[in-house]
Amino acid sequence: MHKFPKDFLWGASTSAYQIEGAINQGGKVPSIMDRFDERDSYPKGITGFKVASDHYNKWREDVSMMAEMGFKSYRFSISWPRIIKNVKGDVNEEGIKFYSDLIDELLKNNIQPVVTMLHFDTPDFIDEIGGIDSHDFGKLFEHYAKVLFENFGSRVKWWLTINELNMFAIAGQIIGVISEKSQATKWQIMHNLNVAQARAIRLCKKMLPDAKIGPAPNIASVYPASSKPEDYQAKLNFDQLRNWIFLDIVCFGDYSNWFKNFLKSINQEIDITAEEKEILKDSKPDFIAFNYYTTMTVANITMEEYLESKNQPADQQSKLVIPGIGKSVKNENLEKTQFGWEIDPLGFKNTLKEVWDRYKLPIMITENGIGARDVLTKDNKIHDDYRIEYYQKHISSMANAIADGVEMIGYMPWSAIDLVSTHEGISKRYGFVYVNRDEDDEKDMKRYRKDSFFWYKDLIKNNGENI
Ligand code: BGP
Repeated sequence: MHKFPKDFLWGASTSAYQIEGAINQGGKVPSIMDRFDERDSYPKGITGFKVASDHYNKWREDVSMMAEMGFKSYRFSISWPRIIKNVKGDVNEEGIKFYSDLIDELLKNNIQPVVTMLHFDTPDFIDEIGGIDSHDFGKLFEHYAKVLFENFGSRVKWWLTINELNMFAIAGQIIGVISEKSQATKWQIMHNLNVAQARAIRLCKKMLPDAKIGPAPNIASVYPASSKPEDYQAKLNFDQLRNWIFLDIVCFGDYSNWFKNFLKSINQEIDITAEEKEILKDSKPDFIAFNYYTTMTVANITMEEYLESKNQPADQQSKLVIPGIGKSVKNENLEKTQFGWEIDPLGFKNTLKEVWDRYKLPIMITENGIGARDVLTKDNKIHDDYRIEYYQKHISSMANAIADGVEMIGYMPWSAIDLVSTHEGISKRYGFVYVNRDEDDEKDMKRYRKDSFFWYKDLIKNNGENI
């Protein structure tokens, strides 16, 4: 029988800009995601984030559905531009009240809030200090963190710093998180985010000694495309550039020699101040959270292939190319979702084991799930058996990782209810709850329970033992 810990945090995830909507309500100031759909790079014919799932106005109903499923935890992000009004750091009390009420409602329903401090939606006012390109970015983030800890610290035990910090660096343009004005290299941006993250961790330890805080990157085991030594080398290098450099810095407090040499070889060394070195050394996380969707398969790449691939669209999971390092290729052994993401449950177990072996810190899964074109039937049902199958296999795999000795805190797949995908609209649905709207028609936003809702409810009731 599979055994999950007694107090295992079963739940699900969302992020503020993808679910809340209400971008001009409640004193919120503009964020980089508000206008993402107006950029040339945003795909045509799909909705942006202005209304999303209207969670800002329907949050009580949404929480009641989470409670009905028996959630033990709910991972959501706080929108920085809802909390802080300007570069001086003035606080928006309406924003504080919104999240304060949400947290109270969750606790009332015995749901532990798991709070992501930043999930892609940086406020526009950061441009006044030079945006993420600037060393001062971390100072603004630390001030915001202080406001969060002061206002919510007595009620929130679980904190996550920056969602998918590695995707800012690797797929930043695709997911819209990097300003068009940005001039810095992706590695400098990564470093500035690392410092911001370290500042938040350090402050959390000081202000909230009983809280737990961790990073939340997107991590995936990497396979070589063949047994050619060159492909294996590409695999090792991708392991570094996609996964380990982002966890090594927060867990070990320094960049590896391999990474420093890599940056030297491409003339993109990071500018690190003496103060930043100290901050990075002094900020160990309590646990590792990560998002897992699928694994990655990579091959060696020639310069000609790199030049040819330059204009290909890529995203968090597919078609990544890193010059001099390798390119991701199709894995012929895996099935794909309707949106082309490979499905690899066994890879989930192996990824968990790799992360555990390398860092020996308890693990929380903060995203995992399948994006699909769900269909609402005439009698208002959603028969998402493919989602149930996806979860069934991934949760079994997680149970096997636990049986192999991996210490786990919780599982919060993506997503609690339907929301707008990073760059593929509302038609790419992930939720246990269907939100009745489509790309160009906001309809009535009514919530409907999918088949997976009932399946997950039963699983939680049995603490995963019936998997
Ligand atoms: C992760 C993000 C989420 C979410 C998820 C699904 O990278 O943290 O915000 O969107 O991927 O991705 P997508 O919406 O592109 O399908």
